[in-house]
Amino acid sequence: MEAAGDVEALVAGVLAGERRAVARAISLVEDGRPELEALSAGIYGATGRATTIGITGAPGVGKSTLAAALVGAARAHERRVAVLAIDPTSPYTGGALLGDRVRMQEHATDPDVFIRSMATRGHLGGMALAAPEGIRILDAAGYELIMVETVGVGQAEVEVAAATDTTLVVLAPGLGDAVQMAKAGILEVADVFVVNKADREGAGEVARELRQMLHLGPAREHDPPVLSAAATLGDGVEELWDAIEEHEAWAEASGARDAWRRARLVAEVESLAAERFRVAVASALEADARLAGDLAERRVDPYGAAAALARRASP
Ligand SMILES: Nc1nc2c(ncn2[C@@H]2O[C@H](COP(=O)(O)OP(=O)(O)OP(=O)(O)O)[C@@H](O)[C@H]2O)c(=O)[nH]1
Ligand SMILES: [Mg+2]
Repeated sequence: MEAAGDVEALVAGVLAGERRAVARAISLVEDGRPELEALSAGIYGATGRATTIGITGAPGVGKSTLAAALVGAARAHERRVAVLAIDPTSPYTGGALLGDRVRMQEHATDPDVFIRSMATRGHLGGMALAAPEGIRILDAAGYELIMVETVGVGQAEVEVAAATDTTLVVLAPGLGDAVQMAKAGILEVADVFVVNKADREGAGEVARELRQMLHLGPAREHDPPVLSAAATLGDGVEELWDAIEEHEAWAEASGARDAWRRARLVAEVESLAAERFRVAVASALEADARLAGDLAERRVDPYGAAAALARRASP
């Protein structure tokens, strides 16, 4: 447990963009520490400035390699950039994070690049609730572009990726097809599709299949482009950068971005509050030694018991 003064110092460090403070703050999020409340209150006023990009897709499609290439593009545009890899299972740091280590090593000593994985060991809301606070820490620390990489195409990954302003969905030949993507609900959250590993056979087929699926789906406010890239060769990265910028510009000008941000914040607060309530219910339940017997002996019915429990758990 950190003292209140420590959290204050941590907040100051994050706001000053100090790497160590940023790293410690992200650890607080991972562990779901009680100091998170003070941290959140301290940094929130300095957030909302960064451009956020989610990168999702099946394992091995080249998300990290693309992220590394986009870090290069961001630096060429003189933007401070951070990559947060959301991994519920295997915590890793720095160079080991990205598939293409050589590429990442160029950035390892760049003070304007921050790369880190975030596991969700103790955060009660899991990664869907940990990620937005992780993003805000980086935002408050002055990173102008924040990329969030998720592993896999489950519901939680889709939610995390969708918690950004621009979501890239990456595909590659032989690794998960468009039908699987559609089932995972991932086609709807994509703002830009990237068919990576264009140097491999079958990339054209993946793109064709994807376009067909998109054509069958509902009309969109802003149709997501389908780009091709070979991240290891750097091919298609400039076009991808342009597509991201184009999407951002549209989202900002149309007012869609502000609407999404507001909706996401309200949804996050609802989830955080619901999570607190769930914990309160669980502990009220634990404290109630008689409940099981009362139910079994028909002294109380399940609905009545639930209502009473909810009342006891309310603040
Ligand atoms: N041929 C080819 N290989 C690529 C390309 N992009 C990435 N790879 C290789 O594909 C492998 C996986 O790349 P990663 O960037 O780690 O993929 P990822 O999607 O981040 O993987 P996970 O994080 O494990 O889900 C690595 O060996 C990369 O070098 C590409 O454009 N062409
Ligand atoms: Mg990766």
